[in-house]
Amino acid sequence: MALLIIGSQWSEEFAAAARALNSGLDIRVWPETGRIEDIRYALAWGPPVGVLKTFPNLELIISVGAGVDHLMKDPELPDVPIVRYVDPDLTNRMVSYLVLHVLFHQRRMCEFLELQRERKWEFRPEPGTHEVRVGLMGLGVMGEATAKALKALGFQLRGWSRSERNLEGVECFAGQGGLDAFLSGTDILVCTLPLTPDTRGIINRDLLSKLSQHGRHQRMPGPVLINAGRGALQIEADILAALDAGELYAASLDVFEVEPLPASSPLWSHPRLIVTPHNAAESTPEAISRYTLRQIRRHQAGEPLENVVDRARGY
Ligand code: NDP
Ligand code: OXD
Repeated sequence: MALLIIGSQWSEEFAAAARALNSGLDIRVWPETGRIEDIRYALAWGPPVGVLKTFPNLELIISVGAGVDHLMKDPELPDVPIVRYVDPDLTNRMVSYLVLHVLFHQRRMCEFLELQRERKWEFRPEPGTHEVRVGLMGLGVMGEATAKALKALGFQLRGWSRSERNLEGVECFAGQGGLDAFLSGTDILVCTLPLTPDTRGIINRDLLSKLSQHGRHQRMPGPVLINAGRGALQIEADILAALDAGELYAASLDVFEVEPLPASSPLWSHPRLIVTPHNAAESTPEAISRYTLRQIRRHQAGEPLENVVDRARGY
């Protein structure tokens, strides 16, 4: 019985961490598969399309990430359960990333960094957290944990999800029917949506134009976008156009249409745009290997798997 680690640039590190747990499992790293009949489990991140179906005894796929679009793009993905990665370590990393960027823009830091470069000492009024409405696009594991952290800082919160949700202290909206009302009361839009056929390209000029401009009168210079979901959720040319037109005040992007972001991209140099290299929440070797071995043990013991992906929904 073997676990195959496939696709991630950190596969060797994951294998070393998994071996250190002394589970007795035979751990292999693609493309050194050995006998393909031995492979029962795969820990995968963007495996080459069509490869997973070549393992005749595969019983379980574990996603290196919380998102599973990197697996769903394989039209020949074997019909075995897929478990996505959900772990307090990953969630805490995402929450700290999102809180950092919400605070950064609420405190107008793009402007202060620009002033510093110009050696200018200049006061700018800032809104209090209680004056800023953060809209969480995606109210799953990441969205809900971020809501709790932002609530503690005093922000006003609203959220949008596919199905109706009821979260204390969060004004909740759902589905296409709730989207415009959600956007119209949002000053800082924080996206942790998964990439599915329904969400591809959702962050476009039309959506950005529906964000609240009302905040301007409360010392927010304009709406802000923070996207740590997936790059294909956004139309980058639309984000730049909205920034240049003043429809958006600032943005932080962790994910991009093409990754790594090409050196030629104008996103790198926009003064109101923060670029990070898809590092909002990293799957560390220790945490992902512990999680993987726990799922395999559950599977072997006939216990229910955790965080099983619903293939029909795509996340
Ligand atoms: P969850 O599955 O727990 O949450 C997804 C949320 O999105 C749910 O609230 C869901 O609604 C909502 N949603 C899905 N489709 C739609 C839709 N069509 N319309 C409205 N709402 C929708 O995922 P996580 O919170 O764990 O992770 C979210 C994403 O974050 C991942 O898929 C991944 O892409 C990204 N991510 C990025 C990382 C990074 O480093 N940048 C790290 C980790 C994750 P409902 O509640 O009704 O199901
Ligand atoms: C994830 C990611 O989906 O790191 O977990 O992007």
